[in-house]
Amino acid sequence: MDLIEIDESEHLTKNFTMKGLMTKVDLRRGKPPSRCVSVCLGLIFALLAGNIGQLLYYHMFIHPMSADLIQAGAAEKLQLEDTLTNLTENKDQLQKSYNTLEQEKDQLQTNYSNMQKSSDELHREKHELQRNYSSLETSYTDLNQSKYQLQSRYQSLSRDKDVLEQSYNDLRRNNEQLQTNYSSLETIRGGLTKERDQMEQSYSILKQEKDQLQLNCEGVQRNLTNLQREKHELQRNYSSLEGDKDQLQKNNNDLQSRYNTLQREKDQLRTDYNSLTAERDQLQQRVNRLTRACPSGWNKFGESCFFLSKTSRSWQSSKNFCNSKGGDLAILNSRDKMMFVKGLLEVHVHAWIGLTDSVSEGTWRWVDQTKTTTTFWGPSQPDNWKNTEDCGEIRRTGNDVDWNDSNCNSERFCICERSP
Ligand SMILES: [Ca+2]
Ligand SMILES: [Ca+2]
Repeated sequence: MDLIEIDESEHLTKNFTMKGLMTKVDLRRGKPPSRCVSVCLGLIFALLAGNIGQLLYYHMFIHPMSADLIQAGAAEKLQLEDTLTNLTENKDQLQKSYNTLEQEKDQLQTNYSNMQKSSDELHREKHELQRNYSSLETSYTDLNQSKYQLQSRYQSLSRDKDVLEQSYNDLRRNNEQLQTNYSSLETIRGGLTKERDQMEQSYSILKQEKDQLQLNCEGVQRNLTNLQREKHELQRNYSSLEGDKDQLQKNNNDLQSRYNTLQREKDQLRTDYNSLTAERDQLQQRVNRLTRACPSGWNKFGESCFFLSKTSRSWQSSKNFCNSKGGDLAILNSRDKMMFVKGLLEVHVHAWIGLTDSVSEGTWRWVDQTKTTTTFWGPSQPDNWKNTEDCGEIRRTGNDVDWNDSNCNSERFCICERSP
């Protein structure tokens, strides 16, 4: 309700404009509250004027005849006029107050506009601060992470620091040692300086020698170039020879293999040759023995000549006797020989043969040390009777002939055998 128009034209021709019934929101819209007071006062003033008019009309026109009432009315009118005067004064007072309030309102309006600007400014600052706050929160998170990383790095650096401190202490000790060594070296340096001077002199001499050697070296270099050329040539020849050598080695291996085979064949042939030669010699000897005649008094059988002694001797004496005649006691290792010798013996004659177990009892060997294979022992022989019989004899018993062991000291005829 921005504007209220009250029609009181019967009593007052003045219009009152009612402005300023304002709330807190109205204040913001530029309608000061002082107007409400002003309007209210104007309204009350108009109502009082209307009542006064009505009272005057009633007493003047409706009851003109009542003088008392007129006097009373006139007095009341004066009283009302005083009241109106007072109200007018009050209204002026209120108008002044209203004007003062208007000024205050304008001042407040100005303050409000300033505050509005400040508020907008503060809003902008708030948004700015919020943005800054978000940025700061992000930065805070980043800083926290950085803090943890820095803490980790700090711990690592602390450990490194301890190690470095230890190294620093070691270095300090080394430094002190080096200082000591440096002092010693300073002393040595003095001596070395003298030596250096001497060496410089020597260096000059050596430099001259070096120049001479340089000249020699150039000559050697030329020789070396020639030698290298020759070396390359020799290397080529060497490679060629290496190939030849490999081929020769291969040929040599083949030849060696063939040589080994031939060597084995040669050895086998040699063995065979020796065997055949021995066999041939034996055959030749056998042929000789078969073709040659026996000495006088000897009896030939096969390749041997046999002789029956005419005198009795011990076994050993009989052996000696046969040896003296170029033979030995007979070796009768075949039935043919036994049968032939049987023909030389008369019945019941015993004769020593080349058989004995005197070396080892029970082991009978011929005089050529061969063991007996074919044997012709008589019944129950050899019996080593009384542990005294170590020599072999042949005995003819009727139409038969056999062996017996007998005491070597017994005297017997003997059968000698020799080659023709
Ligand atoms: Ca015996
Ligand atoms: Ca016997």
